[in-house]
Amino acid sequence: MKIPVDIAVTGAAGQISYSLLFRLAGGAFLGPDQPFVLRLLEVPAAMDALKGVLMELNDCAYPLLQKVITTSDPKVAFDNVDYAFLIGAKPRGPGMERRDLLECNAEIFSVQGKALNEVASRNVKVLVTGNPANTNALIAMSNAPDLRPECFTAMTMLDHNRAISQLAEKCGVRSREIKNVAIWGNHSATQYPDLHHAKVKGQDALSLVGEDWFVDDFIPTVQQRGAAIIKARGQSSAASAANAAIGHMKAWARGTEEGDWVSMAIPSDGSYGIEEGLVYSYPVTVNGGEISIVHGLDINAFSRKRMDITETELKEERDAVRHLL
Ligand code: NAX
Repeated sequence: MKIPVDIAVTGAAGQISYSLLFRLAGGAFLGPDQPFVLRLLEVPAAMDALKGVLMELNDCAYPLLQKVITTSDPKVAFDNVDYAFLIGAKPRGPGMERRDLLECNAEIFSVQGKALNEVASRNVKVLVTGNPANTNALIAMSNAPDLRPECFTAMTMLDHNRAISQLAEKCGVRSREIKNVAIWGNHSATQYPDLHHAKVKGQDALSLVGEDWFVDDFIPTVQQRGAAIIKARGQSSAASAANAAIGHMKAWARGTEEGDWVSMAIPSDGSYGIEEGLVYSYPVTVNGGEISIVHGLDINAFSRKRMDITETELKEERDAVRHLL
């Protein structure tokens, strides 16, 4: 048996975590021979609910789960962690502007960034899911000067999976027959789900589905999918978000498949003309735990415009929280 690794999950009593924790604990992330300790962070008001989650985790008697630590102190939660799923965030309340949401979440992620900086493993892999995810990741990263920026990512894997699923349904194929879809930019309605490089059973996706469906149907459906789920379910996506969080971390820890890529929001190095330092979603491959942007993709005028729109939104978000960077 390997040495146990430490995995932190924040917002551990929330609805995404309720789907995530039981799959993590069952070994869906690191496989059947990797034991681990779960370190669960919640706000004091949710500690009772977290106790219930802990009881259920214990009642599963998972063989790989060595220990569960519950806490409301980020430094305890992140102590020597190898992986951190930052899911907890404040939802937008009634009358709250986007700016207010940015502000209150910015504070959460600056505190958590500082704590990670102090106590996490120097090679920690951090996934920010809590919204606004890209900018929250930027804040956490900026508050952790002793960790490499590459330790920080934000989640666009759910958008990536949504894009695959829409295309698979349109073409009447299985999702595993789709390769090379890409999500560019922000995890928000300005994101650009791109099919210019996508393949369906090895054929160019756009030549199969046509430009009109791509522009008028596919892009808005993927961009608005989160809102459509809230409308139908009365609550935001939870199980699919947990699934995407595991997919993101699994790809990061264990690598991407040959011939395919995934989408991750990562600190931009200026690739594709995106401002350096913004946490922007790119198509990426992973090898040996290192994330690399897929280079050399042709970007036409349509794509350029969409990529710039979502970049502009990310700059605006960053400017609204500049005092915390
Ligand atoms: P819930 O409101 O069910 O759970 C959030 C939990 O976080 C709560 O239990 C709350 O007490 C806790 N929390 C708040 N502040 C905290 C802090 N400072 N430290 C630790 N815990 C804290 O939300 P849920 O549905 O689980 O969604 C969590 C976040 O994911 C939201 O911000 C949501 O918008 C975001 N999402 C992001 C997605 C993505 O693709 N990036 C998709 C799904 C989801 O919408």
